[in-house]
Amino acid sequence: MKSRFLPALVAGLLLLAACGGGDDGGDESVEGQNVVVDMYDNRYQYTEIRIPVGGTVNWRGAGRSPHNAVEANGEWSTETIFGSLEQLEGDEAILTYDEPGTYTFFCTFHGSAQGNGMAGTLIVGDG
Ligand SMILES: [Cu+2]
Repeated sequence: MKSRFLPALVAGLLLLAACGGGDDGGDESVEGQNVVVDMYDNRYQYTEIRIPVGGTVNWRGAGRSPHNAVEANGEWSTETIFGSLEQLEGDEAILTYDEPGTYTFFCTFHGSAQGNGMAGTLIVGDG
């Protein structure tokens, strides 16, 4: 008899976990002085990143496909640090941000400068 209730319990817990983020489908935010952002297939670990002026972001390849992070207006790019737009698993590009601002970033392979697909927002300082 007990086992009949187990599936319902499990389903309930899964539902609870799924709703835990409280936002629209897995978007995650992070805040810190030195942040690591894994670039999965095909999304960023975090889509909202907050760092202080002078903070760093380690854009790290974490997928089977190549990824990168490029600012929508070309203000910065992982390419300038890594030397290529194709970062594979374990490849790191650590960028330091000295200019306050709110930047849209995207992967040139899987996102767009308009913020669609593999894209996110980086807020430096007060934005
Ligand atoms: Cu990508």
